[in-house]
Amino acid sequence: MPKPLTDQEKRKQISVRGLAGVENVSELKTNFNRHLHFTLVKDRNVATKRDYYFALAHTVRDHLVGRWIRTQQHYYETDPKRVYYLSLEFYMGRTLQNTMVNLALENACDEAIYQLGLDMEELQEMEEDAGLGNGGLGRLAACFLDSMASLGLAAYGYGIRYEFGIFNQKISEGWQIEEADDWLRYGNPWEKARPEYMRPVHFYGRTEHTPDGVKWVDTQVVLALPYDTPVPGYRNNIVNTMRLWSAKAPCEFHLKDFNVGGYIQAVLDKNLAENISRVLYPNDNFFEGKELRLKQEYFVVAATLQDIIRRYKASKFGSTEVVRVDLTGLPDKVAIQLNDTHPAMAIPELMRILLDDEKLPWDDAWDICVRTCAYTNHTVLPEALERWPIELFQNLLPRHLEIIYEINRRHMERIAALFPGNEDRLRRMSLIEEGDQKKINMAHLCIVGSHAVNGVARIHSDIIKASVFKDFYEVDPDKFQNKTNGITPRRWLVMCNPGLAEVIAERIGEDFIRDLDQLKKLRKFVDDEAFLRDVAKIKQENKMKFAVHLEEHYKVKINPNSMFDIQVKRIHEYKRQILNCLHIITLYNRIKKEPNKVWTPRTVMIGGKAAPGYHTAKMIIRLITAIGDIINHDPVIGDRLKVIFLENYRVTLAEKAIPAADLSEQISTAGTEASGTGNMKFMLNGALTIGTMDGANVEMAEEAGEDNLFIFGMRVEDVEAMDKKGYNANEYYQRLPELKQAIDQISNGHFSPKEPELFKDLVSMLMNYDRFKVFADFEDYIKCQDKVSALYKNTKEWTRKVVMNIAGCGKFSSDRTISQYAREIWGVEPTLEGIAAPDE
Ligand code: D6G
Repeated sequence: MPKPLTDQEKRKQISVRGLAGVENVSELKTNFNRHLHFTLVKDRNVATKRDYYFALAHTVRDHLVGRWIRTQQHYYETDPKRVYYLSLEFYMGRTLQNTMVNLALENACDEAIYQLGLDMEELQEMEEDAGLGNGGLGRLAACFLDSMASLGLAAYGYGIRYEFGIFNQKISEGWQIEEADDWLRYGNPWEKARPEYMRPVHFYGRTEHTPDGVKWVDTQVVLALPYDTPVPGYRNNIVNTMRLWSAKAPCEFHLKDFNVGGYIQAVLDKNLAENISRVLYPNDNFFEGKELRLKQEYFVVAATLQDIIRRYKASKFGSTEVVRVDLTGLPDKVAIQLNDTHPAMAIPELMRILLDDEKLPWDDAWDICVRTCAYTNHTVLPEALERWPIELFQNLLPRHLEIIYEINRRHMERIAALFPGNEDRLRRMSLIEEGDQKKINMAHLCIVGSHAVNGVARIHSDIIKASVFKDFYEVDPDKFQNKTNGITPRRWLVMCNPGLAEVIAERIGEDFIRDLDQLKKLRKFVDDEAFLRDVAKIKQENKMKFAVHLEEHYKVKINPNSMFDIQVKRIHEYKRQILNCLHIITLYNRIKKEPNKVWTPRTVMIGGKAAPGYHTAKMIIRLITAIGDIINHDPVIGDRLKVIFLENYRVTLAEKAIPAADLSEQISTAGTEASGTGNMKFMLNGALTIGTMDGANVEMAEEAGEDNLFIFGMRVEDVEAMDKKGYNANEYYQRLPELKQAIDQISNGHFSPKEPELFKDLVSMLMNYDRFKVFADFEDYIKCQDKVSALYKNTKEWTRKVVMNIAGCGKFSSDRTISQYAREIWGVEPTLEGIAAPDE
């Protein structure tokens, strides 16, 4: 068999078709050597692989600098409406290759590195992931930054520069172990500290109501130090900014409280203030309610709003000269998008500035606030909704609590006038929840304080209107919108799957990279044998490459001719990794029963992190590893079924796994997964989806044709009907012998012979209080998986469906999503034009 092309060889082919420039090779080499010498202070005798990575990173970064300064200057000169994307998470992954792709430098850098006798892929592996996110919500923010820059929007991402991102997951004896993600240890070549833009953020203290207005006094101050990261658009010379704040204690921190040993203690106490930006909370779809998290949320908002207002008032680039004296025109020049309720404090903070600093009357301030802010809801799971106890607020942010009370008073007055005597509705719609502990409902605050509220897939936006926020929808129907999520085709196709990008470009040119709708032109190749062969061949190469990676890193041997059946996402009951496990066990039992039958071989891979405090999720990981231990060592099974837990799933592992997948598992209980974006990444990379009618799966089926996905299970209506009737797990357990056998094996220790009771609680949950109704979808899931196995034997028919899926992907570009946010929420116009290249 011929050796598969390396990515470097593939990109060289692509460059023939103009996907990457070839100029500058000798200049790149010179600059690389210059950085090795002057920046890293090394020569080739002593340089490490990491030094080489840093030398290359700096060489590439140099190409960003002129474009970055130019772009920001251009914004000051043309004064467009600015878009601010506020998010507690930006799950960026690596930056080097993405920068080379967007700047068309990849081919030239490959050549330069090759001529220097180094290995590009090895250098790339030295880069740490910027893991400042948990999952979909944070990665969406990262895809949006790429699209906003590629569409020429004057946009900024604002967040926190966590010193520790999402933990690294190790598997030890089948269990998840967390390790701290010390991603900044060797330095970050992509960021630029901007101490000149440092801002104070206040906490605690008390309010004074004076004739001169309200004063928030006796506060404790923490400084917010910004770090800027460039965000290049795709080949348009635009470079936007992601500004992340780091907490710094002021020099005089606690020095006033001098007592015995006070000075040393005060310096040591600086850590306390700086803890604000220490670590990302590792919860996905779960609200923990810790004070430090509330501090993080206010910290990013308070620093960001000061920056927004400073920029709004300033006139010329690099000058502090004020052109606008008041904030009345703010909504015409500023759009603030809240990524979930995490930055919800932007609403009372903007009100505080307008009322207390700018001295505007309430109605004017409120009008400015509502017209500036918009809110994206990301989930309907009740345990994920932020509801902060009043006492926390009273203590930490007393002025904001007063403002929230006043927002609520006026809001209640309006509702009472609309629905006289309807006490129950007032209670349901209040921003303040009564009870043992009074709480602020942050989603309600966001809905009331924004001019637009959106869900992230059509089905999710419909659910919001019909259930969780129904009362609000009835009073303000025009506020509610849908913005189906998307992914950037730069990272999730061109960068991670250059082979597929190439065979597509051969047929339809390369415009699809900035206009993904053009993929629909591939429909006419659905019967083109040569194209089908090319697509299948690339998939096979990707699978072989991933198999080699797994063998190198995890010492596991897998059959590259088996179907790669992959479920990668956070571990969560609602995502139903357990349903996948039950299918694996069913296959295992069938092969054991009829070992001489011909079976479609499968390698099932499951990966994802469990929140450290989420016990059931950790048990699910243990179940997967236990099943793998038994199945993978059973000689009767052989290489017809393998179960692999993909350790430490993160952006970089997604980029390797997804291009190698044949089958994508998207099997949440209908009505629980707001959108999903992993589902779109698999679709774009030529995997077929087995999934429920949930989240964006619904729209994927619409775009590709329902026959081209494997859809199974209850619809939202069925789940609702079952909730009314009552779900009885035992009924399915008794009726379905394969389900009974699998559950019995889990509970009698078949997969945990040393600890037969290990999964007792998990089984008890499934039988007695499973909120996500795993058993109810078992039968249909297994039948659907049988169809998957049957079709997989017919490579041509399988690949035809793959092509129909890729051709139907256009809608799922984050460029489409961002264009809709731009026009329908922010009031700005996207453009593919870009600006002139700077002289370099
Ligand atoms: C980025 C790029 C740099 C610019 C700086 C401040 O670091 O060229 O001067 O942002 O921009 P504003 O915050 O004033 O927009």
